[in-house]
Amino acid sequence: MHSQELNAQVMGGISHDDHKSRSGFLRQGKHWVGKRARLLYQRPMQSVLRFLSVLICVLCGFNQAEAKKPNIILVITDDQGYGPVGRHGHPWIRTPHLDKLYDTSTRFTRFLVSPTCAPTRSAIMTGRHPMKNGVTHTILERERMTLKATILPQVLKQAGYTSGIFGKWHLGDEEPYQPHTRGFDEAFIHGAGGIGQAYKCSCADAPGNKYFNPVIRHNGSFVKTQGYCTDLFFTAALGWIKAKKDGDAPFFAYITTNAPHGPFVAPPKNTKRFTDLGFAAKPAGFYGMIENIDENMGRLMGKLKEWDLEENTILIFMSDNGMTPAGSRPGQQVAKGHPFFNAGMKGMKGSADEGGVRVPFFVRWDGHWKAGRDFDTVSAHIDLLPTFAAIAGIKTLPKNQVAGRSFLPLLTGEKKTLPDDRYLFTHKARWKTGANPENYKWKNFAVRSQRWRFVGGGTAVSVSERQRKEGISPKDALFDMVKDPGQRINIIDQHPEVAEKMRAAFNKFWKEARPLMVNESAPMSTTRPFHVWYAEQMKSGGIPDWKPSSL
Ligand SMILES: [Ca+2]
Repeated sequence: MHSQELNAQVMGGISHDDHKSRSGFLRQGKHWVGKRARLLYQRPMQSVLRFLSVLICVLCGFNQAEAKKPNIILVITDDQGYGPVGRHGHPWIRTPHLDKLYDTSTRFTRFLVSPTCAPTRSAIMTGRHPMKNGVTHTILERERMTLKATILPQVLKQAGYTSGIFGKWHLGDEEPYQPHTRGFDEAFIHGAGGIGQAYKCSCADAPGNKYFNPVIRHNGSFVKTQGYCTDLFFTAALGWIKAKKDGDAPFFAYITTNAPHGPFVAPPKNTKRFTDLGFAAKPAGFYGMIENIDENMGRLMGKLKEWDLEENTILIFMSDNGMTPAGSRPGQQVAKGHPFFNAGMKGMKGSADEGGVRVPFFVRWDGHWKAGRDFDTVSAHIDLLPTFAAIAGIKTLPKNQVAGRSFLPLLTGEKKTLPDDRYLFTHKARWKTGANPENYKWKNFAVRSQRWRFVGGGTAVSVSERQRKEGISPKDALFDMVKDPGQRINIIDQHPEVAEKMRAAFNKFWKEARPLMVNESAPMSTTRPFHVWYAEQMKSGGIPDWKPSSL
């Protein structure tokens, strides 16, 4: 039996092929057990027990030898959001490879993350809300993910996984926070939240870095690369995958492009078609970066096929927050004859509205999970850790940490939906350093259930005098996301009890989260570690050239 088929059985996979091989296995097993049982019928109990123990050992040995877990590749893009994907109805972007992945994947059509970068990344790593990781900003020491958390590569290690990150980390640039000290066996990353960034604190990339030929921190020391950032991150990931693909350990490859985050710089071959069409530099760069990502997705999928990895590798594509405006505005044309498109949603990056937090989520495991399905079950970044753990057969999750739930039963077909019994909380945070978070509690937050979105602050919706007397903030709003996905009609008057329940749930969440916001009073670093390490390395031998593996 193929090892992946056995995995699928262990995990309750029910694809057609699995059914065939499982019934074949059982047929053989029954026949064998039946024959042995007849021979054993009149023997003493001792022999029966011995036989059973041998049978158990044989089956266990078989399991151990064959049950290599599936590899997992998670590709996450930066600030792309939901709209700019061909299959999502975008009128003019060209994403043929993402479209192919879409066609061959299960899609989660209501997959929600946080409104900005570091918060989402911390939720993926821990399975809980960013605020509970101490992440309340993207800079100023408040992007640092608490060292008390047990994170995804450490969890996967329990099942023997080796893990690699390629691109943007953005959860702390000081050494104890770096991915190679937190469970990643391979780390090929830039610093801060983007290539070349530097803030008045620890959050900074290598000095002078640009999107072309950046200096990259590779397992704790710098290397000089040649090429465009996104191409480099995919090349590094592919080289690592090639080296790991035939090993005993399953791999987790976390490909985290800094594109299409600003500054909006794409290779000229990708911007040309847009500038020729009359696009300004910013949108030409942004959409060019996305089409470049698409080319790299094509390269990745091509290699998975070439290396015969499709049937033992799960491939996921998503983005880290809502789409960035990139020099254009909803309701206006991006360029003549090229309308702005973000799937009719309200809000963009940084907003607690649906458009700020909804992203593409395509997941594929060839030969195991059905392709071409859509699930509208509201799912989120906090669900990835428990889902990956379930895929890996890991039963014990980090204690008092994980708030998400596994959606593996949807993927295997075991369930058609998951219970509508939880709220997801969004808070933009990003208050000023040293401010009292309590003063920002009721601003720029939202609560989501399967049907409703309750949005506090940040919206321009005013309320009635009656509501004001009831203490409802002038800006609170409630939307029926099934009937009104674009959040056009505030129906808080019709359903005050729904809004109050969600408000109370948020209040409870905040009380739990507040003591865990561990970076609020942290002193700001007076040095930028990436700059310090860079200077040290320049003094002691310099920055060697990085040599990509031949693929
Ligand atoms: Ca982002």
